[in-house]
Amino acid sequence: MTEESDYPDEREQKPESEIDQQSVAKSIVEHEDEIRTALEEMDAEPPEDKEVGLQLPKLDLGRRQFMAAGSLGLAGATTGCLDRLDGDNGQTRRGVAEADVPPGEHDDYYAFLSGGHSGEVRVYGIPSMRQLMRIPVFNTEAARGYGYDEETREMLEDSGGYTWGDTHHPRLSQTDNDYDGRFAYINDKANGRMARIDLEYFETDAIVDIPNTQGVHGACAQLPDTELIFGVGEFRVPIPNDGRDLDDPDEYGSVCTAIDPETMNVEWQVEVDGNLDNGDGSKDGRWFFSTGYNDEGGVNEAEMTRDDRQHTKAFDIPAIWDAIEDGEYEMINGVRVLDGTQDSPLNQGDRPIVRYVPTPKNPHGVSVTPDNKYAISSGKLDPTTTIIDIEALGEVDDPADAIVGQPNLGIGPLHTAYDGRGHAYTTLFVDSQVVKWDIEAAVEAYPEDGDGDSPAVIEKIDVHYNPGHLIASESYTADPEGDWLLSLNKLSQDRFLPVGPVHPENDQLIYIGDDEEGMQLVKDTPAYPEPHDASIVSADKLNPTQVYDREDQPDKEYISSDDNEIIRDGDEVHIKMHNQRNHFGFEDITVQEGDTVTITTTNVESTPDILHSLAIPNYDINLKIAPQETREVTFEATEPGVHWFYCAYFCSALHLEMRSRLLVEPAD
Ligand code: K7E
Ligand code: CUA
Repeated sequence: MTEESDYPDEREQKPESEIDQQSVAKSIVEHEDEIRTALEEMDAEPPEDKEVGLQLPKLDLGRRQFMAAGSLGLAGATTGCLDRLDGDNGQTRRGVAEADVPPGEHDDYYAFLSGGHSGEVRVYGIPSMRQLMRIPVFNTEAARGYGYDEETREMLEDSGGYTWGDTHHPRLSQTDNDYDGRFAYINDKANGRMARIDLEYFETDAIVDIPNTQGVHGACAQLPDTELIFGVGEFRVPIPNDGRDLDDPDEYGSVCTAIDPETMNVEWQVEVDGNLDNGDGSKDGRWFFSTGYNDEGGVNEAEMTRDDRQHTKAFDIPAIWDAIEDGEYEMINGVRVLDGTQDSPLNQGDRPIVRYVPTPKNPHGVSVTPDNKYAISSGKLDPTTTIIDIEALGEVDDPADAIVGQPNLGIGPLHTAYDGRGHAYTTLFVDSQVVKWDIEAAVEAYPEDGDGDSPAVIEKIDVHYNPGHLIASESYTADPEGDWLLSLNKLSQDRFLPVGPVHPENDQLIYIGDDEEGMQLVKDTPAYPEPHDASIVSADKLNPTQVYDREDQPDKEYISSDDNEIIRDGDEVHIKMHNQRNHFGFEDITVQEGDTVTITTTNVESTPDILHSLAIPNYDINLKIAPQETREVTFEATEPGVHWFYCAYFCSALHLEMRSRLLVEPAD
C-alpha cells in the first residue's frame, strides 16, 4: 500500500509531436497483456481465498472484477451495481471500485470539513471527493453574498467584527446518537467563537463570541441528543483577560464552555488546571472528555514539553449542573464559571466535577468509541494511545485506575476514528501513516504491551504526508458505516503540480470496508489551507431545501413585481424591488450623495438554481439572492456618479443585460 512519490519522473514527458504512434500502440498491447496475465493468476487462486476476502453483505465483487475495474478505469461500466453494498438503513453504498462516482450520479455521503484559517467549512461528496460547496462562517465570501448584506454583516459585527477565523472541528447535531440533519457547529480557534450552520440552507445562522477564553479549539455536541455544545480553551489567559496578571502565568486559566445549541447562549464554563485541546463526548451524555498538552502552565515550548504526563480531563456534566443548582459558581463577564481545578472543593467529594486522567505525553486527540465503552486519547509526543474505560471512570477513586489499555502504535499518534467493527484507526503524524488496530486486543494486552508495536496493531498504511485528523464515515455516531476513511494530511509536498510556495494540503480517501484486503488508498484530493477535522454523514440523513419558502423568512418583506417602490424620508431612501430573469424592479434609481440607502430585494423565481445577485460597483456590495429569497443592504451613497448595478450569477442568455443604473447626484 506504500505509494512512493514518483512526481519528478512523470514530468519528463515528450512533446506530443515526438511521440511515436507505433510505440504507443505497442505499449497499450503490452499493458493489456499484463492485465490479462494478472487476471489469469487470480483465477488460479483457490475459491475459498476469495470467500475470506468478502465479508460484507452484498459486496459480491470478485477480485477479478475489482482488478479489471480498477486497472481499466471503467468502474461504473464494468461492475455496475455488483459493487454496491447495503448500509445499516438499507441504503445502497458504493464500494471501492465505484469510488469514481460517474458523471451525473450522486455520492453516498456528505463530508463536512473545516477550512482552518480560511474561516470556512467545505462540503465534499464521498467517495467522489468532489467539492460540492463551501460555507463561509467566520470569513466573508462575495460569491455567497456572505458579509455583504445586512444580516450577515450584523452577525459578523455582533460576534466581534473580525474578518477571519480558524475553523477546526465541524460537528453535526445528533438525535439518539445519530445525525439528525439539523445543524453543524464549528469552532473559531483564533477569536474564541462558536458558529452554527443551518443544514436546511447550508448557511451560517448564528455566531457566539465566547467570553473568558482564548483559542477555542476542541468542539463537540453533548450526546445523545445535542443538549449542549462544548468548546474548549487552548490558550491559558487571565480570567477575565482585561490587563490584570499580564505576566503572571500562574494566574492564567483555561475553561471548557457549554453552549445552548438552540439559543447559542453560553450556559456555563468550568476552569481547569493546564490547558484544553481536543474534545469528544460520551454517548450517554454524562461525560465530556478533553485532552490538554500544557499542564505545566508553560508559556514557551520548553516549559510546555517538560513533563512526561499531562491529563485527559473528564467533565461530569450532571455533576456540573448539580453544582450550578447549589450556586457553586462565580459570575464573570455574565457567565457562570465553576472552579474545576484539581484543588477545588468541587473536586474533593465523591462526585468531582472534573476527573483528571493521567495521559502521556502532551495528548492531542480524544474520541469515544461508538459503543461508548472507551475514550481513547492520543499521546502525540508518546507512541501510545490511552484507553479510558468510561464506566469505570465513574466508579474508581483514582482516575488512573480507569485506564485499561495503552497500546504502542507508532510515532506521533494524533487522532482516532472508528469503523464500528471494533477497529480503531489512528493517525501517526511523524510516521506519516494511519494505523489500524483492534481495541479489545489492546485492552487484553494491557499492561504487558512491550516496547515495539502493540500486538493490537493490525496494519499500517502510508499517507502523504503527515496526517492530522482522520475520520471514518459516521464515526462520531453510535453506529459508524465503516466503509470510508478520510485522512487529512498536512503536507502534500510533491503529490500535485506545483503552484508556488504555498502547497495544497492533501485529503486522502482510504477504503476500509474490506478487513481482509486491508486499507486501500483510493485517491488524493488537493485541499486549500487547511482542513483539520471532518464529519461524514450519510446523504439520506440530510434534506437541504432547494428553493426558499416565503415562510422561511418571516422577518423579511417579500417584494413581488407589484411591490416595487422607492420610499424617501429626508435623506433616507428605501428601495424595494424584485429581481428575476433578466431585470431588477427598477431600471434607474436616483439618490443624492449623502443619502442612506436601503435596498430590499426578492428573487421572485421559483426555479431551482436560478440565482441572481445584486452587485453594486464602487460600493463593495454583492448580495446573493436565491429563488424566493429576500436580502437587504444599507449603505451611504458616498460616491457620486453612474453605478451600474448588475447580476453576478450567470442566470440566462440575457444575464449580461440584467443591470440597472444607480445614479448618485452630487451634493452641491
Ligand atoms: Cu489535531 Cu485543531 Cu483537532 Cu488540527 S486539531 S490536526
Ligand atoms: Cu440574474 Cu445574472
